[in-house]
Amino acid sequence: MLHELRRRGFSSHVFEAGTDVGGTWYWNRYPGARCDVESLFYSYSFSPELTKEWVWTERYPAQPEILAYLQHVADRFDLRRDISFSTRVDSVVFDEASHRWQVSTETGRTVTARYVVTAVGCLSSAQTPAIPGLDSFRGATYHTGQWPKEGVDFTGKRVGLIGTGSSGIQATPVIAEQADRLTVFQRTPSFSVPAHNHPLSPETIAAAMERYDEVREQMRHSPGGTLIDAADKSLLEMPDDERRELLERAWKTGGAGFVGTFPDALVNREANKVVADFVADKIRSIVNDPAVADRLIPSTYPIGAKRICVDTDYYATFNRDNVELVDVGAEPIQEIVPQGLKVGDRIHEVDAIVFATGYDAMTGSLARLGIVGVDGVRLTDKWAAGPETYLGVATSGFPNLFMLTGPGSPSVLSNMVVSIEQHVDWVADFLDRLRSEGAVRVEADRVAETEWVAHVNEVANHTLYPQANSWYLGANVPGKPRIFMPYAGGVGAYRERCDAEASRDYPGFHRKR
Ligand code: NA7
Repeated sequence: MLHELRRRGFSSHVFEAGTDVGGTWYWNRYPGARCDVESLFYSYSFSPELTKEWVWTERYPAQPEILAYLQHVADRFDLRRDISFSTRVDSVVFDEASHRWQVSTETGRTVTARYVVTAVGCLSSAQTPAIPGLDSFRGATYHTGQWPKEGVDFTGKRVGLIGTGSSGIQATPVIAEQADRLTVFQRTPSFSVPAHNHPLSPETIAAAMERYDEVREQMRHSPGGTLIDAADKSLLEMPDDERRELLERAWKTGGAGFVGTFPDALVNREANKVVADFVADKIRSIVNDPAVADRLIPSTYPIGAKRICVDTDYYATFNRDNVELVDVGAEPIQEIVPQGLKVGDRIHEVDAIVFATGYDAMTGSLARLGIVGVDGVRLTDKWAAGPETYLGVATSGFPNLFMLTGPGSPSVLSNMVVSIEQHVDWVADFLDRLRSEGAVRVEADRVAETEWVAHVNEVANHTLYPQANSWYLGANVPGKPRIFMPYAGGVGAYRERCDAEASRDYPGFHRKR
């Protein structure tokens, strides 16, 4: 966004809480942290030179490699000179007289700006559950999303890991290798698919580069911002052997596109069960102890309704002698005591606790900005019953404010880089337009917003997503309203909708000169 604004001659400044660029990939340094979108396409497409010159080493990039890439981008485009690091924004207040925002930071600085663009990420407000006794624990505690920069050595340690979402599933095999003992506390099992990660050969990269622009363009118009070799008919219409072959092939390919291979699996419960049963069989075939395998198999929600996890050796890790799975679904962690975690009558003694317990997703970091709009209304009050946006980029009552990958946009249901680039281009085009017509104020129309929110809900209700207690719905945060936050209509359809808004001269916005 900064690069694009500069390119168009806007004066702009970025505030960043971290000491460097990277966002998610700055904070998530836990062992095993890796992206589940392929590196060649989890990268920017705005600079052909950057695409050509940066060489990815693995199919799925590990956190240090993505962070190095983002640092390279910051250097290459000389971005750091307009970024204030170690600077957390704590209040963003609209001044109606001047139609400008006052942005204040925890470091005591206040700046005024015509426009504010938020780029706070969707999974950046780490959630540590309020388990009684946490303060009494005498060992070290960590959250995967706030991992110490200097890393953690678990050699010789007994580690307790809470949470079995993507982060817990990635960290488990790596911590198990290093630690003396690992106890995994699982409340709800996740479905996980093998990553089949591997180094990228120069031939693979060269072949990808030959069709790069064409493939990227297809991704921009795809459902999820990635290309998936989807079946052309329903699983339910296939003869048994064809169905089996397709499922095996998808499992061998691995990765987050697994469920998307079967187009009806996310809308039809029967088709979904075929896929879920297949994965359950795979789990049973990997895990030696049938009782442990059973505990690892999800049974309370459809596969894909929670974000699918992608792993390297996750299920096989439970065959190790130094790893134990503790089910805290039926019987929660009662309390944390100085020497460990108490579940039922048993105290699990540990030297360190890893919280892989997720985030106050999509709205958490926006809420923490302290945004106050027209008539002194706080964004958190406006959104008390759930986020309301127009196209996921703006919200009525908060003029001159744009959100990148905000709630109501595809964001977390897509390849984030594709969605980020689309929002950056769209917002920059709009700002250009506003500048050229001398506008001082722009605000989403309340009716257009209400209609968009209804559409986001309607689309979600046609899918199986609402059938899982996931962070997509805010279900992981006590007291958070249960609203499906991302737009499930696909990045292609969403892009068309945004493009139509622009080509019709932004009918969903009010402008003032
Ligand atoms: P997730 O996917 O939100 O997973 C958090 C996990 O932590 C999940 O298994 C939770 O169980 C568990 N959890 C949360 N609170 C507790 C308590 N109090 N006790 C036991 N277990 C708990 O976060 P991740 O960081 O793994 O992944 C986030 C996204 O990042 C991921 O989807 C990718 O898009 C990248 P629950 O399921 O709520 O029962």
